[in-house]
Amino acid sequence: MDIVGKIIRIDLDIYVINIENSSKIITAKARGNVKKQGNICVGDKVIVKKVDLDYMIESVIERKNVLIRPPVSNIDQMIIVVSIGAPVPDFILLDKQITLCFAKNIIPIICVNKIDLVDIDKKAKEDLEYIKNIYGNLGIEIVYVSAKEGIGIENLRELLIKKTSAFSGNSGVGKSSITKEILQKSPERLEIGNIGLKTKRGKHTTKSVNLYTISENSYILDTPGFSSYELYDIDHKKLREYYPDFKNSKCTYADCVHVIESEEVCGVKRDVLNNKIDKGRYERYVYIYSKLKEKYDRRYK
Ligand SMILES: Nc1nc2c(ncn2[C@@H]2O[C@H](COP(=O)(O)OP(=O)(O)OP(=O)(O)O)[C@@H](O)[C@H]2O)c(=O)[nH]1
Ligand SMILES: [Mg+2]
Ligand SMILES: [Zn+2]
Repeated sequence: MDIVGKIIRIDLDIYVINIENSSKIITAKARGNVKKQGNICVGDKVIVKKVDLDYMIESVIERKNVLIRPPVSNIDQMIIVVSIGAPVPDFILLDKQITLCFAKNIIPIICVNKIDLVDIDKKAKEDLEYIKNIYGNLGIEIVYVSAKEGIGIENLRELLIKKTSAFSGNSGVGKSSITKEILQKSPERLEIGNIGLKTKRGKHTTKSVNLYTISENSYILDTPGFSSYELYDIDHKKLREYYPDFKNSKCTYADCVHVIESEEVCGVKRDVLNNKIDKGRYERYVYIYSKLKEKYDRRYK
């Protein structure tokens, strides 16, 4: 009988799999031809058969998406954590993360952490309002939490049900503190302990990513790993497609990238001047565009 499951950890050639719609965990090996088709990665949905006493991965179900850093597939949503104080929000990083989500078919959710600082810090309040206005208007869901005070954690936890979610954000925003709270408040979470963990010369060799099962078919990725990354797999000419705020602007040329042309012909530039598009969002777009173009121009050098 075929079993469908999700890979939650890989340790050398042992795959730790959470069987779909259950709290059962098995370890399996993979057939040579399956391994050959491309690396199997954490997040993959696989079909497993029992052969004698062992489980064997027969095939990998087509992926919805795959990320390279860290290597993980089938991410449904990215919880982009920003903190409104120590460290202050990095809006370039935020925009890059949102772009990556749109490019990879991942739902972005902004998680504003450290809201306990709002009443004592004026800048924190301003940043909070900015995020609410600008990103809320893009249709992005925003949750407000304080890992320190345990505020909003339950709201966030509800958004994770029946999804595979990754946390991202720069160092110090509170990713570990939040995931710790989430795990603590998830009584159904599965403990995988040392299952599958192979040791080499007595040392744990696992450096790979792990998915935590917080409840049936609900997973969170343990590694942040997405800190100050470079955008990959994104064509500078396509960057504009990942900006819903530019969708209603009317440019004279259909292929306008909103950087080179003047406001006479570029509707986006006009809308920035008319305050229909946030100036900060636009300026960061130009910056990210120029970095992607630089990378493109350098590619054969
Ligand atoms: N005031 C306040 N501080 C918090 C809150 N959440 C986390 N912190 C503090 O922020 C610091 C960083 O938190 P971490 O959870 O380690 O942040 P991280 O995002 O995992 O950081 P990296 O692992 O370096 O990427 C710690 O000193 C936490 O105590 C919060 O809600 N309010
Ligand atoms: Mg951390
Ligand atoms: Zn334009």
